[in-house]
Amino acid sequence: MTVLVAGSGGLVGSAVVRALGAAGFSDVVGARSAQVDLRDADAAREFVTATAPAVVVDAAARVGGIAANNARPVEFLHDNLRIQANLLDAAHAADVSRVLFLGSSCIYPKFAEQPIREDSLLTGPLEATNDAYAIAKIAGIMGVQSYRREYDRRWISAMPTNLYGPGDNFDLESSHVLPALIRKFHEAHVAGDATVTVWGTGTPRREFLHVDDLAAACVHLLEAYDDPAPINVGTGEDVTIAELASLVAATVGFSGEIVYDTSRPDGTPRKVLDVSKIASTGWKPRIGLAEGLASTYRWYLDNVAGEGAGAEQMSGVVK
Ligand code: GFB
Repeated sequence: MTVLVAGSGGLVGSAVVRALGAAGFSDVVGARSAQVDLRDADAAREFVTATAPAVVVDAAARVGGIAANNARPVEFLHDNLRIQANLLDAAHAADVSRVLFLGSSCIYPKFAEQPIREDSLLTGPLEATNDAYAIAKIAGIMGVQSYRREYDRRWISAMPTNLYGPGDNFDLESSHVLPALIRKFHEAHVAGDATVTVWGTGTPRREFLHVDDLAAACVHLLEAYDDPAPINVGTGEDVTIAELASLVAATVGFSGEIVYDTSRPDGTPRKVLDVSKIASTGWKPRIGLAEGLASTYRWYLDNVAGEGAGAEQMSGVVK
């Protein structure tokens, strides 16, 4: 059975490829943006038809942290709408029986009741710093639900929380908070700097799931889930950005001062998922934040530090 992983070059896609291999899937085909630009409908259809997969995991997206989302809403809206629509249409044309679409916890209302349940979707206004990306991902959920309704496709959607791990983007402007802090604290430690600047007030709360846990959840959901509603994937636990910064400082060995740049946005005040639904299917995360942070820092040292520290990574590049 061929499994196609769209976005196999990225943080999520590369983890999903690893997890599928570990689960015994021997015929896994990757689709990196360098191989096929899924924003091109013809290219997407040709690639999926030629691959003829039984299963597609959509981990391809224009992604980035709060600064990239806030600065480039057109790309985050239109690139992701094109990628998703083209991939779903191509999967239907190739008669793909199982599709797993990956969204994000930012699809939920800015002030959704916490922990956020799946049924809070579209019950309130979105967080402005990433509303374009959120609308695109909500459209992807609707795409899966529309193919289920009109063509009886057994396709599903999962909504991961903030992710981190090996293969992350460490570019300081376009990355998410955890890899950005790893790089900032590491470089300050190496340079002997007295301070590290953290964006915002440090008070927002975020939930962090290691990408290998997400990938294991994807394999599990392909076998255990077949419902039109999106399903949350997270740890159900959150920390403040200040607590995260202290944990990164301790992990790196930085003992200087942490200062806060409140000219930078905080974004949504809290974003922790209700994970009772996926727990009821028998899945739970295994990698705690301290353990995951330590292994991600080791990966950063082995693969990124000293090589321009991710400078060669294009900001928010489609994987
Ligand atoms: O991870 P992050 O960029 O995105 O920011 P969101 C999380 C919080 O960390 C914000 C703070 O309050 C940031 O102000 N922060 C502190 C930093 N220092 C830094 C830093 O150096 N870099 C970054 N990036 N943040 C994203 C959405 O929202 O969540 C994406 O924009 C996606 O579209 C992702 O949905 C899951 O968690 O605020």
